[in-house]
Amino acid sequence: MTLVTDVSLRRVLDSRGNETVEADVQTESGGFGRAKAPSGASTGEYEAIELPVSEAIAAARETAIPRLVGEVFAGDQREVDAALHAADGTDDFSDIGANSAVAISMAAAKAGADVAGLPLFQHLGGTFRGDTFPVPLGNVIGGGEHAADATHIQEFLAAPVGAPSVEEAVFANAAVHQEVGEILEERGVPSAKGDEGAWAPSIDDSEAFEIMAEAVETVADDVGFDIRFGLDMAGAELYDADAGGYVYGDKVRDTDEQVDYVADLVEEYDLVYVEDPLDEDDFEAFAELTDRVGDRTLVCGDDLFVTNVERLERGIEQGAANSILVKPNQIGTLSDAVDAVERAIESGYDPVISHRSGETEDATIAHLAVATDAPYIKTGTVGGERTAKLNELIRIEQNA
Ligand code: 2PG
Ligand code: MG
Repeated sequence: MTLVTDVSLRRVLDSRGNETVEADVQTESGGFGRAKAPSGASTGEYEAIELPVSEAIAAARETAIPRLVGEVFAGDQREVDAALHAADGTDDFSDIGANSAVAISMAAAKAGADVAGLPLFQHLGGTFRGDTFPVPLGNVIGGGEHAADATHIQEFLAAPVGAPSVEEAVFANAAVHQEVGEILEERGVPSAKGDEGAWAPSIDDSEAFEIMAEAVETVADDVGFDIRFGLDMAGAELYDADAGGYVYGDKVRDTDEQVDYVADLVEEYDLVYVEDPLDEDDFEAFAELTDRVGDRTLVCGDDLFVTNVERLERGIEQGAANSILVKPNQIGTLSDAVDAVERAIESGYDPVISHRSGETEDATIAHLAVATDAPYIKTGTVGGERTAKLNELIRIEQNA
């Protein structure tokens, strides 16, 4: 184990052209780690707090770095993350910023891996088993908060559930993305791309379902394995209490209608995955939907759980879901994210390790997914900040 000897923080660009925090961690024996914080657009109300970058950097320099340098061992992730919590002193990282915290936490993990001479996933306690790799959920059509004037549903996600390898799964998602592009062209629908590289055409949700169904079927026939699809509905963004429910343009669905709508979609399109189908405060409606379709599909809580074990406990008690989205920056440290994954697995919930809509070339989540043997990773399909993770998964699979 070697002591942290330096932590430096700087402002760098993210994929949306916004600023974010990059952390470098150095150790006594020459170990080095560098990581960057991602950033959400459809952020949950109960997430750890992302501060403006200059404030987050100043606060972390003042309170966190003195608790790390010369004080903690880079290889002891729990100790590093405890020091970050102690420096912050709040329960939501509102003092040093979850953006500073997560960048330091992940950079320390990489420094620890460097010192140990191990790939990060192995340093975090994992092995690549090959038979149970994380299946990438790939966003291929999207709108909501990620693109103006596109679908109401935030993400339509290809899910290559029958892929024999990570590599084939990654290329299957890319092929679905290409196929959707061709179908849009044939239909004469012009389309830009949204924040995560998904097509963001100005079509209604029902047309997006048709196109997804056609695209996954075509590509599945080509590649010879099963590809299904799923959704991130980002229900908290659709929900407007004053409007009386979930707002889809001119149409508003009340909570019962929303539950029926999602259950029908699961049935009609054989959806493998439905993330945030309901509002982030509505554990009861989540439980009702899970009761109806949880045997057939993953009902995943993102804004509902915000990678927070306490909120997950409440979900487990109420039967609110059967899956949790895990985003390290929603909770602020890798240790907290791993706690959420472990608690999920113990209670039969499938963890899905996830990117944010604002990303960087940082590939830590690819390692986290392998380290925790998570069954799924959601990290886009195309675009450099997305392929950084997907290509890292391919390299991990090949032990490269
Ligand atoms: C989500 C994410 C990532 P954002 O809602 O799951 O796709 O979006 O980072 O904007 O919260
Ligand atoms: Mg989501």
